[in-house]
Amino acid sequence: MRDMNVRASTLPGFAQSANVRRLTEAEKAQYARDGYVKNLPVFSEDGVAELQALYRDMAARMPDDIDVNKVNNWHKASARVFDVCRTPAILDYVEDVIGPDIMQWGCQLFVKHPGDGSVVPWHQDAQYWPLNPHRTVTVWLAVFDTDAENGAMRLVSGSHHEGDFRHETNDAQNLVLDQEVPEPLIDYGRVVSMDMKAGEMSLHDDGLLHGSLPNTSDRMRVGFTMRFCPPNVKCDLDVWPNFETYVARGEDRLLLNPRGFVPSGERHPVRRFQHSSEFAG
Ligand SMILES: O=C(O)CCC(=O)C(=O)O
Repeated sequence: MRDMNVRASTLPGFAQSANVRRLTEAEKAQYARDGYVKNLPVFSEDGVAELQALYRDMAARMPDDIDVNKVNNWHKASARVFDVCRTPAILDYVEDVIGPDIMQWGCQLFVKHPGDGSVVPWHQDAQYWPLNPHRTVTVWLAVFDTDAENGAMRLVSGSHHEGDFRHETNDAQNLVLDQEVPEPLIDYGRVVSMDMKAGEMSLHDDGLLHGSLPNTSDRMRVGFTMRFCPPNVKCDLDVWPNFETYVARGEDRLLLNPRGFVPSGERHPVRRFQHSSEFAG
């Protein structure tokens, strides 16, 4: 029977880099040990131009009173975003970390305009998410070059082995998230700046401490993130009633979570948690 949760790409797909590859054994070991890998090539120069055009189109769709950083699940709303999340090179890298059956449940932009002051406080994703086991991997795709000056993501290498860190509420306006791990708990000797060229991506473990500082440059900084997990990850729907998964590759033999409707048009999310049926038509 055809699976209505899966759609072969209807678009030609953005041009991939000539350097796409699989993770090396060293990178797989690094992911297990340090919780991340970075500078994985995905898109060519032409592909980057297409990605940047898509980002501008997504940003232009957002109503003025809604912060693009505070909405999620673009893959439920936009067919083009859905297809970008199925770029073969991206799924190859993800497969090398979580195996052949890949479910997608999230897709969010992290945008820093020059001088906007926005900060992502130190946090562990898994502490925000009612998902078990903690097996989600994040793809952070650089839409523009990113470095310390424009607020590249930073992470604490190996911190995913150290259990749950204490998070405190901080409602400051410039924070993209309202829970933060206090600064004194951060081991700055192990902080890595996730510098990348546009069209490259990183992978990080959901237990890893990470965050980012303001963009002090005159350049845009945009991370296009996608959240993928194996089918054995289950969501507590009492906490996230609109949680849905999509089979990005392979099969979902366990059916532990509701499955989303595949988008056919170009809509945009307006909240963090929306059901895919809201984007139909
Ligand atoms: O882009 C950033 O600064 C933070 C991204 C993030 O928190 C995430 O991908 O989980």
